[in-house]
Amino acid sequence: MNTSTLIAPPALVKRDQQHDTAAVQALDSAHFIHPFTDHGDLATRGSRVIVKADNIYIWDSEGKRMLDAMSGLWCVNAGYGRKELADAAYQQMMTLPFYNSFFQTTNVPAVRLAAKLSSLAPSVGGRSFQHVFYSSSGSESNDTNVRMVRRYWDLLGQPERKVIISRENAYHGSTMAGASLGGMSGMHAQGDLPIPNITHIGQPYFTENARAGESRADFGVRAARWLEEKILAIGPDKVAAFIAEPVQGAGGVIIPPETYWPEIQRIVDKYGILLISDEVICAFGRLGHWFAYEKFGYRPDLVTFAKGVTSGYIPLGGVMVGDRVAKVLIDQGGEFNHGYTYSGHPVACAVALANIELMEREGLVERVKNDTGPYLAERFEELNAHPLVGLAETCGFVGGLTLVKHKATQAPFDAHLGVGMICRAHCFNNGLIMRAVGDRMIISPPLVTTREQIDELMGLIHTCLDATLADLRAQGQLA
Ligand code: PXG
Repeated sequence: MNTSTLIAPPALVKRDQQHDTAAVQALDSAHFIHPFTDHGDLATRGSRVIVKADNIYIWDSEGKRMLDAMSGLWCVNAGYGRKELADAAYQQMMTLPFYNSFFQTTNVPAVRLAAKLSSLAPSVGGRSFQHVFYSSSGSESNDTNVRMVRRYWDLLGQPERKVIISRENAYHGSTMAGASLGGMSGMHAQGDLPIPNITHIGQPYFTENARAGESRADFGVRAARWLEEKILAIGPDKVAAFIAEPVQGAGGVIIPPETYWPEIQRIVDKYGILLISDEVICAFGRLGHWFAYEKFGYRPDLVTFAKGVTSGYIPLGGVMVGDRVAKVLIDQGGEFNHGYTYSGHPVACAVALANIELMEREGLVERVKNDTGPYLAERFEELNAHPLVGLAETCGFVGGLTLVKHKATQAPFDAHLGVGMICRAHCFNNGLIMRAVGDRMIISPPLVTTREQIDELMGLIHTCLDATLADLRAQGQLA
């Protein structure tokens, strides 16, 4: 028997609201296996304990305040401490905390939210989104996509259309289907992934994949044509769908050239394959639009969402089902043998409605599009003058900068130096949450971030880049 469970846990929060960091860390490493974490390593270092948050700041158990330029994990779009969202959850929990939506049953928040989401998803080229399928996360939503896409082609009498094409370095979640759709080789290596009939093409990452002298525009078209080459190699009558993030998030904020999406649209139209836009990060104002396909002007058939729909206050995800797919499922479908206990969870849907209402009231999407997004772009691009920065770029309220060894040639550092991790450590020490993906530093700030706070953020980034530069010079890695 594990005796530790019989012992009362130590008091983790003392009377004066001070936290016993060491006690939390000990209990953490004894019992909590964290996602995407080397548990053995964590046990020797101890976790950072986050205890509270407000607006765009978080505090750890030692009282240190940090500017959270990652919105938690790309999700706290409305910022922390929004009473409206807590009130919505409380009211709904007291009225109807749960009921399922199987067996011809529904609930009011789920219905209201589905109608609201349908009204927010713009029609493009005569295609609209009138239906929503709910889940509790981005991963589950992409599992739904795989099931729904295959069901669609089965119903149309083309069951041989099974292959879903995705991209290398994409992130579509961590379930078996989500990780298979994703293009992360480290994830594929654990668990015999991808599952059958999922394959990948290259990503539209100009810095890494363009040829010498190739323009951004030419590269965008060439990268999109990798899709056509793959379709032809597989056989067009075997391809079911193409899935992609509008801007790759977890892969390092990879912003495609402007020519990329129009060429992708031409190709999916030519071969009649379904287009899935995975907007788990990019929707709900992140790129200055409720849905990101509008920004790039393409016409998806299915749109994955999660994270920002509730600003991360409570788990909710789903798929916006476009008319083309919905019509077949509804008119010809019969029962679709798929769903989750928490599909259409009333509390999650009530919080999402309150979140959308708050975002509309404060004009957050327009603010990012017309005011703070352009201001962030202007300030972030100033980082291009820093000796360590190869390319700093933003799209709406996501940004990425590459740390390079030689500015003129864009030559990267040796990977073993872990320059991104050195920079990230300086960020933590200086009170800034900025992510490192290899040597690319990325941000995704809450949409409530003001111009003054963008100035504060830029000051912190400069401090951390300077500290990283000083370290590398001291190590003799730079002249
Ligand atoms: N699609 C996309 C585009 C995502 O960014 C998922 C699906 C999966 O969502 P869930 O809710 O199942 O986690 C995501 C999630 C990172 C990081 O390191 C990014 C995500 C999740 C965890 C870590 O940037 N994105």
